[in-house]
Amino acid sequence: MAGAIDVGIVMGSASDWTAMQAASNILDELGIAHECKVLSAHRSPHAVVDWVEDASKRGAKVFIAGAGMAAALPGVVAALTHLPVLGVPLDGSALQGLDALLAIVQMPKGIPVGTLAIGKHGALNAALLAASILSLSDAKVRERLLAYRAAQTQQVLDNADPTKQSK
Ligand code: RP5
Repeated sequence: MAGAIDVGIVMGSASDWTAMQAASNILDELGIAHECKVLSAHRSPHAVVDWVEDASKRGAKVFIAGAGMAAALPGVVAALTHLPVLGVPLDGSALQGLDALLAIVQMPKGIPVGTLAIGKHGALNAALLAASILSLSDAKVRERLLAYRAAQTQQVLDNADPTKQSK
């Protein structure tokens, strides 16, 4: 059995990694134990079931699920656990992620998926939201998240003059 984790990140295809690595990078930055998996709701449904069960046993408290096109994966993960599931719609289709956004955000009542923005912005924010959820019961994560936000604020304040941007 693999090691303990706080967050499980899953995506429907290896082609989703380009966007989803933004989530993993933020969790690394915040020192949050996680693992990343490619598992498809359509192509490997039984492996999704096994992984959600296994990750939960290893301590996962939040799941982040990214998928493109029909994007069933976040809803399937949410169907398998009562833990919070954050869905990231991915842009890999002729519809530029709008298809995945509608698929993920339009979960019928009973099984919620917290839906983020399309693509890298959504993946990054999913990790920050996961950290925010963990910070409710983990003082170290809370401290690191507050420091991350303070640094982000400072970065904006340090670059408040648009005429001084490097070209
Ligand atoms: C979805 O279909 C995946 O999440 C991916 O975004 C999309 C296309 O998958 P590939 O054909 O690139 O494997 O299930």
